[in-house]
Amino acid sequence: MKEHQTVPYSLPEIDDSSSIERAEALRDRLKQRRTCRYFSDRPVPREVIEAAIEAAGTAPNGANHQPWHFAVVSSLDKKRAIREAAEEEERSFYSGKASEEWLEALAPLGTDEDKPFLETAPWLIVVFAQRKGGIEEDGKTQNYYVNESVGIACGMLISTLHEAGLATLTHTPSPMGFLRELCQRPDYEKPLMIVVVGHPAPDATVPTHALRKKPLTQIASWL
Ligand code: IYR
Repeated sequence: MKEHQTVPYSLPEIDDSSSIERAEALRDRLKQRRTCRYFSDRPVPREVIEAAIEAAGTAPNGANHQPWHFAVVSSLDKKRAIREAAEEEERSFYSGKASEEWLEALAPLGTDEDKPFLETAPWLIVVFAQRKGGIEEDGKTQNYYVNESVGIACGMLISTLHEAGLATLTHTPSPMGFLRELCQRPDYEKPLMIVVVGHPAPDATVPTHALRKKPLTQIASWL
């Protein structure tokens, strides 16, 4: 290693059987997560959102530049503006822009251009990826592995919200440049996704298709 400043690092001691138990317990809780498209308007405390974003902000990332910004939207006016702009993009997606193959892949999910959840859910977290800026967010310094970094942060955000007993939906209207303007973010930031957060509606359902998970034997190989 090249000379650099360090501090000691250790984790609390854990035996193998507790390690297995804890990994399996978290796996089982994460297995309960579903992408939910039907939200109730029941409020969610801001503290939950703050903690989840702080959790996301601990994600491993390129050169520790932490190339993310979370624009948190709760006002009805702003949510409505986002819904209207997203639905406009989605209308052209579903009525011509998307390929037949893509629409066929989406058919088992039942999605369409109507996005009422953007208005009903109490919180929308609009996630931005900072192409430039460094830790100081100077808008100039190059950032690295931006999509990877922000993708991992989103995973941690969603996992924390799930652990808090909340439903989430990762929504990616395409294109989503309109979010930069609506959230007043600079040019060097790219909107990556909207994480919709709230309680599921009492009559919420999820598509059966979503229950089909690839088994370990398919998703892992051991060398
Ligand atoms: N953005 C569209 C389409 C969509 C695309 C994929 I890939 C999905 O997994 C779900 C939806 C929409 O939100 O309807």
